[in-house]
Amino acid sequence: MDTHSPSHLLARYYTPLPEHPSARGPPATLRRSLKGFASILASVIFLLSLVGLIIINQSQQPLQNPSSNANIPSLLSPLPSSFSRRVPRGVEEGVSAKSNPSPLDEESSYNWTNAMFSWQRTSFHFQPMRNWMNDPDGPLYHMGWYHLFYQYNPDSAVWGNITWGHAVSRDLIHWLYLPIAMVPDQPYDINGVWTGSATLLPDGQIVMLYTGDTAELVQVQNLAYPANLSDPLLLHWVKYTGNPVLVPPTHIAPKDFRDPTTGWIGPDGKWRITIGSKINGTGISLMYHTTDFKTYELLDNVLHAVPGTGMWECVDFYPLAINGSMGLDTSAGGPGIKHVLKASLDDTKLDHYALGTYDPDSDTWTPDNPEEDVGIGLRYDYGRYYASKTFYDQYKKRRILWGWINETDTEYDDLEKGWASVQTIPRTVLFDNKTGTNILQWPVQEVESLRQRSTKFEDVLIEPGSIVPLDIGTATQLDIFAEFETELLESAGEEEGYSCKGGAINRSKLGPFGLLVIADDSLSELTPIFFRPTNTTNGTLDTYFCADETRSTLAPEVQKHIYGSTVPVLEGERYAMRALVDHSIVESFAQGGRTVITSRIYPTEAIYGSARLFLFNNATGVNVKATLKIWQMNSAFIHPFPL
Ligand code: DQQ
Repeated sequence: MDTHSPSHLLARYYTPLPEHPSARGPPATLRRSLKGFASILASVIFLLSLVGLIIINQSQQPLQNPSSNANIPSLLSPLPSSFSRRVPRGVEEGVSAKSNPSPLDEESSYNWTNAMFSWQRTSFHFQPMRNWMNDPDGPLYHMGWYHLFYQYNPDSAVWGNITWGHAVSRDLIHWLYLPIAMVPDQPYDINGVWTGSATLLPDGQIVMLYTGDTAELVQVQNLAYPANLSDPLLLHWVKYTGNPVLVPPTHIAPKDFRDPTTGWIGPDGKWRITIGSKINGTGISLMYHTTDFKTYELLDNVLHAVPGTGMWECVDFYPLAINGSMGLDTSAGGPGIKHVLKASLDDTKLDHYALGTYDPDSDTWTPDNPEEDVGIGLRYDYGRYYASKTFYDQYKKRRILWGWINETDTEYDDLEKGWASVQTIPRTVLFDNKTGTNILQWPVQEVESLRQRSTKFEDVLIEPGSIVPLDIGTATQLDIFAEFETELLESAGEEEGYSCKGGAINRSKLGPFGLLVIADDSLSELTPIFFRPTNTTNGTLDTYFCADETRSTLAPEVQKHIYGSTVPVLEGERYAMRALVDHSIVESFAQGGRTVITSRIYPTEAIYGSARLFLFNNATGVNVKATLKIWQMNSAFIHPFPL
């Protein structure tokens, strides 16, 4: 039987997923007890082999396998004691931790294998070798190296004991792990070296401001600087003896004062920073002036406030040129500039931004469109994405955006696999001067250095209700460019009001159509990334860009979302998407990066050689023609720096 024939696939496509994974071996309880016995046996064998290895190889430092799939802590390792912690520590301490911590019920966990967990590790996205990571911190470029710092728990795959992990890269893609840059070792940060930002001063100094969680769980701001500026790796960091440099103002709660931004200089020559907070339910960004980063003046006014948006974490504030393809230094001002204000909303765990105008005299910012203000309008990414931060790359004159992709599996699964979270591929950010209403995000050009063999498909016809396999071999590491044209088969006039809701099985006349990524041949697992044009009540056409994870895995405990939002498709433009597929991560960019969605998926069958790529058209009233170029992507072989 031809398993690729559209009718066969269509039948499978409409087969609803079983409520639970099909019977796979003994029931969960038995599996668990077998697993428990196997754990003990394996631990003993593991310990004996370890002793053997140590004897054979006493003087040799164990080499880290450069493959990104290496160094996976064994499924058989005993769970860390923090597993018994049922209230996540981040929640206790007033910060976002994992947002799906709840199902610590091992009975509901899928019967994962080491091979499945290994496959989930990415090949060209940044992630530590093991343990927990969250927000990107203070990225910067110094003496030929890009530096990424990140919130990192060196002891476990759950949030806690937060230090600053550190890695460097020549090209933002091939990373080398460095030793931890800062650990919680002072009364002013003993409960965590939290998120912070770098400011490069005109005389070449680097100042790093970060939030410390004190012994009393008060959030304060601290100053650190490199011990040796002539060290390109910036290995050693010195905490200023006068820390903390800022404590919560009297009208701010001690747990609502965190994540200082990069500084910028105003027309009066003073530096400014802004820090997220809230007063009652209103999200705000406090404004400070400083001349030396050691003493600060709190301004009476805030940079901006939006009622009902709650605590603002990881505020970011930066200029974008209205015309042009270059980024701007954070201190740039004057005409021809818009300012982006971004807040990570602690209540919803979503990153919202808005475009507006900054007045450096009053140190206030006004949104272009009050109906699309920070927290109530646009988002950087409509998928799994949080706590982002930009920096200005003075070497290539561009603004680079990082974001934290957190997991949608459970804390229990994270502990079993021994790691949690990934960073996005760094994205350049520009103002979209065609629409004038949004930014454009695009993977840094350096990611293209990973491209290998490519395959082209031209004008592939996808009829209503059909699925077309794309013969590219294994489809786990891809850079996909796809353009779609539609041909109306019947009048679509009376139909309106569709969105991403209902996902890819929700058929309307004009959509959905797009790609099925990380799908297996029998389509028991698949993730549709798609467009859905839809008529509106006022007679115009809106297009939604969506990702539907509801069939991405057979594992029941994984959260499965349908993500998406509208995307402007201008006169004369085709529907265009780019997708970076990297094992369990799919970053999708519509219309040159106007709308972006990051998916986090945990397939059990569509893995290794079984992962495939398909086109689909589930519209009822249009033929779709697709033209694609697809590259297989190499791994970035992220490994420790050979210090
Ligand atoms: N993560 C940090 C905080 C920040 C939060 C703590 C956002 O500084 O507010 O790890 O994810």
